Amino acid sequence: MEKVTRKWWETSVIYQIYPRSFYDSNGDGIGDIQGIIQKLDYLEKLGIDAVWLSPVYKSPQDDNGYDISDYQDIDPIFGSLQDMEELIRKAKEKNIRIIMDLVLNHTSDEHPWFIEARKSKDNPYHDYYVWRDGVEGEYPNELKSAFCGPAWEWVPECQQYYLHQFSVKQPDLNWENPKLRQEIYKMINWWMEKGVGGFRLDVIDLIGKEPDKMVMAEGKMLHPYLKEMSRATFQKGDLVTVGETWSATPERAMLYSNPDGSELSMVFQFEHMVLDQVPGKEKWDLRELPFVEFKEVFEKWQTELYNKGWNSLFLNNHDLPRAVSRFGDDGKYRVESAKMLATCLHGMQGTPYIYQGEELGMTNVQFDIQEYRDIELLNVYKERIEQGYPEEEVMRSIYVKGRDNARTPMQWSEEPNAGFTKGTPWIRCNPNYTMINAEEALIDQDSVFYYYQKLIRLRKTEPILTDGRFRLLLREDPSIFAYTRETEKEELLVLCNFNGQEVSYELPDIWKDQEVLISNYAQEGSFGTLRPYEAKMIIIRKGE
Ligand code: TEU
Ligand code: CA
Repeated sequence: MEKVTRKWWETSVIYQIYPRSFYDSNGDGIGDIQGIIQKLDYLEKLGIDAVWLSPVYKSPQDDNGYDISDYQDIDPIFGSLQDMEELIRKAKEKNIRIIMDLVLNHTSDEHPWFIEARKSKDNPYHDYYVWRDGVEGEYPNELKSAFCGPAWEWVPECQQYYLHQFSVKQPDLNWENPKLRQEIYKMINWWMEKGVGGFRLDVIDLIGKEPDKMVMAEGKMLHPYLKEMSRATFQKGDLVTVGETWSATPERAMLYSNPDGSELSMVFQFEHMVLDQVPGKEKWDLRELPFVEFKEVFEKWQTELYNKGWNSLFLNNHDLPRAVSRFGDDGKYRVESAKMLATCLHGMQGTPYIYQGEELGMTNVQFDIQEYRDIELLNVYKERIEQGYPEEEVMRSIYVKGRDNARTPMQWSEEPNAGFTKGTPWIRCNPNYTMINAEEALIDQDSVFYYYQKLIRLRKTEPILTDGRFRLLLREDPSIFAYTRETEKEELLVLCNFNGQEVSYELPDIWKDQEVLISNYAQEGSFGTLRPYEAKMIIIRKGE
């Protein structure tokens, strides 16, 4: 087979920073860009190749920055454009690329475009957004916001409603307007000239929306727009681009991540993230994870995109609960299960993403409702209490699935406020920071941190992790996620026990006494059994 020349992001590991919660350098209780600069040594030690920054642009912070009021300036709470340029420069000195988060489906209602657009129907900016007349005094249609309530908001000056799929302060942009699209492309090129290494594209599957047909994701113009944008911007650089696409299927992902580079590098798909909820209901309607289905979703994406596209690999982000609490054990076996989950994910083909604190085994949190900050969570609490749900049921859903689980401050040390701020943090720290923090992790050779460091190194030294064909084993096993990766030269076995009990398995003896690349238990166990949350990678080197 001819040697595949890999793009830099196909052998990379990307770290996501939620700046507001990462490190506060000036004591105002909010993380900032200078704080990230001060932690570049930590990121370099971990060994990651790029950092995806959640938005730091000017914003009223209604949705913590995913409501942008100026794409080409930095919000003062995070710093200045000079700070951003310093971060890009200093990260590059450490061979770390900076990936910006582009929110192109909507802006803030405080963006100058919208301030103009809402003045009147014939304002030149009116058509930058999606407006509809009411129907007999009612909303244009039944579309709902992801943050509760209708997706339409009335503006008396225009005698029309505007569309907002998220908060009322996040009006949807009208991508049918070519002038709007050209303004977006000009802005992207402006960031590319600043030397960014790529972009994450927020809910990018929504930009082709057809609201009159109630079609929001995967509208018919979506891929034409992506191709036009890619030609006008991304293809001019050696960038990584990752689209957030909750609606993606492997078939669609072959378009998004076509190796010809016509659209994006890859997408975040969420099929493995909607299994532990009642089918057809919301993430708040909890159910136990159907484990065999969980494995088969990964199998589908690994096999269907093989040589036809590229996978992102993630179990955490700023919108999702902490993986060790959701899929592992954040109590007795927190360290083992955090390492097991990392082994399971990093053994696959694709680009792995590490969300800040995941490398420490940070966990979910349980606060009183008034200590939460996320608009989505607070809106759902209000709506479900009004609908008569018992409060303890609503709180349970928030404990398990609330986005603030991922947004409590990064835990740097056992100092007050986890060493995150000298001030009062914008959201309370998880009280377990006294035992789960970076300082502890860096002095403990067996920490989750050093396990991630080793996994990241393996991705550089073991081509099979990038190239190997995926095959699921032990399909029906209710506890073990086992798969192989295979190339002409090697075969890798990844074994992960997702259970707090010792379990046994039957696999061919060829795997006995072979080289163990990594394991989350210090002492090698016996072939055929796995200890609680035990994980390992075993490799057979077939020679030339
Ligand atoms: O998220 C898209 C999105 O749909 C999620 O908010 C999802 O609905 C929710 O988390 C599921 O529980 C992106 C950003 O990642 C998110 O932070 C923003 O709030 C949202 O878009 C609007 O920009
Ligand atoms: Ca600050």
